[in-house]
Amino acid sequence: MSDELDSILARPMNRRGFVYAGALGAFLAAGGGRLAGAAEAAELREQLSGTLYYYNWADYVNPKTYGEYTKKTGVKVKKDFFASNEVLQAKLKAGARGYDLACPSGYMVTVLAAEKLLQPIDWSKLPTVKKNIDPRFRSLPYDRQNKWSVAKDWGTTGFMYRTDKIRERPTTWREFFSLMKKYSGKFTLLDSSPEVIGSIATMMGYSYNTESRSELNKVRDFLLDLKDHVHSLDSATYKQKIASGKAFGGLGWNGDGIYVETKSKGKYVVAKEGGEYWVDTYVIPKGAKNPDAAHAWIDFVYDPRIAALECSYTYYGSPVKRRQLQGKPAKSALTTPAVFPSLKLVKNLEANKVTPAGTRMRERIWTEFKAS
Ligand code: N2P
Repeated sequence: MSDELDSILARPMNRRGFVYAGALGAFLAAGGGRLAGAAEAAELREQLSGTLYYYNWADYVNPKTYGEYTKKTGVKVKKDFFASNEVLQAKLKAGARGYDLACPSGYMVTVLAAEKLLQPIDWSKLPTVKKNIDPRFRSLPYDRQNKWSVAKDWGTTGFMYRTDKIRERPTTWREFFSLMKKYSGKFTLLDSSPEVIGSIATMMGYSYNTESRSELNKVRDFLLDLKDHVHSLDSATYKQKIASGKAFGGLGWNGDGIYVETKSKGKYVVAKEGGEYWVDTYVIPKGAKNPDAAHAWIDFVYDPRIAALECSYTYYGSPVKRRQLQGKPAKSALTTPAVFPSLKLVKNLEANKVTPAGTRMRERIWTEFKAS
C-alpha cells in the first residue's frame, strides 16, 4: 500500500535533490522513538510561552483543539488563513515573517524548501509524532528526508451537490461542469488555480499536471466560458453556502463534501475521470519566532485523542496509525469511505506535481479568469 501511494505522489521528472534514505526511519532505528517522560513534559511546558502564529486553510482545525492546546501548553494561538497554496507561497515569498506554523500541501513543501522559506523540523521535539505516525506518511516524495514537513491530513478533490436541489446525479467532471451552466449561478469553485485547472484538464483527458501549452489553452477557453455561471470563487465558506442551500454544489475537497452530506442532503463525489489526491503538511516558515510552540502543536495533534477530535470535525484522513484512532473519532468518521478513501479510489487520482513553470502558467490563466 505504502509504495503505491508513494508512487502517486512521486514526481516523474526532476527527482534531483531527493534523498531516499528517510531520516526519520534512521532516527527510529537508532531508538529515538522513546516517549517524553512526565518530567520532560513539564520541562516542555516551562519552555513554552507566548503566542503561536498559525497560518492555515480556513476551518481546518477543530475549534476545541485550540483551547485544549492552550490549556496544555499555556501558548495562545493567533490565526490567519489562506485560500490556496499559491497564496501562501506568495505571502512567504513577499517576505511575510512571523508565522510559526503553516499547512501547505506536499508539492508546495518542495517549492518552499527550494525557495529557502522554511526552517527544518526538529524531530527530537516530536515524540508523539514518532510514536503514532503511520509509516505511509513519512519520507514521502515531496520531502524524502522528513526535513521540512510533518503530514497533517490527506484527502481528495472532487465535487459536491445538494441531492434535494437538483434532480441529476452527476458522477463525472463533464456532468458537473455542465450542471454549473444549467443551474447558472448556483455552483461554487475553489479560489485556487491548481484544483480548478487540474480538474478541467482531467475532464478533458489530460493529466491533472499538464504543462502542455495547447492543452492548457483548451482548459483556459473552457474556464473562461464558465465565468458567467459561477456562484462564487470560494475556498473558505463554500461548504456553508452549499449546506444552507445558497448554492447547490461546488468543486471542493472531501472533508467539505462530507460536511455538506452531514449538515444537509448532499453528496460528495470523486469524479470518474479522476482528480487530485493530496497530503497536507505542517511546516515552520523561516523567521518563525516561536518554533517551540509550533513543534508543540504538531506533537499535540498527534495524540490519538486529539487526532480523532480533528478527524471528526474536519472529515479528513489522519496520518495517525489507524489502530490508534480506532473507535475514537465521533460516529462514523473512520468508516466513512470519503474520509479515508480506499486505495482503489486513490489509485485513479493524481497528486499535484506541477513545476514552478507550470504554476506560473496556471496563475496566468487564473488571473485572466478572475479579471474576465
Ligand atoms: C480545509 C482545506 C483542505 C485543504 N478547509 C486541501 N488541501
